[in-house]
Amino acid sequence: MRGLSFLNKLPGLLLAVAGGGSAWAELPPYSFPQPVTPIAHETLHVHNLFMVIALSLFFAVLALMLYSFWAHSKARGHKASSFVAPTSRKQWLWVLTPFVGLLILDYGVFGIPAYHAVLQYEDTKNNADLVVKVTGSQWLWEYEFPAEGVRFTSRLSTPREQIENTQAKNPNYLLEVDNPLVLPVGKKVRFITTSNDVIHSWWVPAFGVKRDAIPGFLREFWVKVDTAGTYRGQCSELCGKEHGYMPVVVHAVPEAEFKTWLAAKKAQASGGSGAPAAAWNMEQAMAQGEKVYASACAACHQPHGKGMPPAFPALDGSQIVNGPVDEHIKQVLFGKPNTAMAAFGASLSDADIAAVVTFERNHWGNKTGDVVQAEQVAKLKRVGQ
Ligand code: HEC
Ligand SMILES: [Cu+2]
Repeated sequence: MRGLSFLNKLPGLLLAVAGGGSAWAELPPYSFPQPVTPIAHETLHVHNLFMVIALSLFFAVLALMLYSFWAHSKARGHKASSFVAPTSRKQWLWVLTPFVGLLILDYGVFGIPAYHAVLQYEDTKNNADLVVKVTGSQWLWEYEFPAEGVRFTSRLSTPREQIENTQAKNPNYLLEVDNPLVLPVGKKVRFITTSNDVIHSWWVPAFGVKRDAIPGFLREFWVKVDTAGTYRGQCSELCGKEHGYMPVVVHAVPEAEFKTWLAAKKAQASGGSGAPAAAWNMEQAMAQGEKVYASACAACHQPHGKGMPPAFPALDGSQIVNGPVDEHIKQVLFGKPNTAMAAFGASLSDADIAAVVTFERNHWGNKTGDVVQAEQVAKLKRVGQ
């Protein structure tokens, strides 16, 4: 297999032969993304190997066929034969030889490398350095490092204005998130996926992995990134209205940098993400709340807070938003069963819920003056619905 690895460079090589450029640097833009994991290298290799064989066969058979049309045409005095089944030993040979040839080709030349690749994809058992759990939710990803007790959500960070075409689009439009997943280079990472609601699918093309995240099931795959960089992907299972808005972003960094990042996340986990050391003041809470609102709530309740009645109620002037604080917080923590209003208790930190509730209570026409703190949210969470 290794001996044929030059095939990975084939598209680039052909281009170079045609254009006189450098053959070995990068795959050309129309080709696959540059592979950065063993699985992605293997997949590309298998693809290229099969492609070369299939194309060679195609051209060989086509050439033989064209030659036969020309050499055995009626104009050259040939007469069509009228047999319907092989009648002589020689004719049987003509039938059986390609048949056996195809069997050998399928099971040997294609089957063995494909089998080897599939075994490699499924090899999640041995010597993983790290375990990451990925949970899909409508419409965000949640990452967890169970051994380290680190858990965070990763949401689309492209502003709504760009989606609605009132602002110029970022270069990584719809492929950018607030909290990217960070992985150490050169370490085997075992992933476990599942889902909170419907089937999602975690996909990063440069890693050569795509695995469905299915509610009630745990599924596995593994990744060992060999080159530091930022890799982007998307949910690739149609999962509802904002299916297109749940990208995957992975930063692969040297191990030391990864450890620093993980330690920082761990410290944050005990303090709550984005929360100030002491408590929210109005200004901080409004700023953070506006961000949370834009990424988690504005799709339904709209940036102007007027919602889209009757489907999505207005928050501007809403009785709940201007009523008792606890009821407002509970609505966000636990959602409203059997409506589109989801429970955000698991996907937003207590501090973020406090911030977004503060924002809603003091934005648009709402002027309650309340500043909500993470503790208040945590308390209601403990009491439960
Ligand atoms: C997928 C759409 C959707 C998203 C996203 C969403 N909501 Fe809602 N929200 C609803 C719907 C639908 C209702 C009405 C539920 C009902 O029938 O009582 C609602 C109701 C509410 C209410 C009560 C309003 C009232 O007057 O009845 C509040 C407060 C609220 N949402 C806050 C939020 C916050 C905060 C977020 C973001 C963290 C958010 N919502 C995200 C759909 C959504
Ligand atoms: Cu999805």
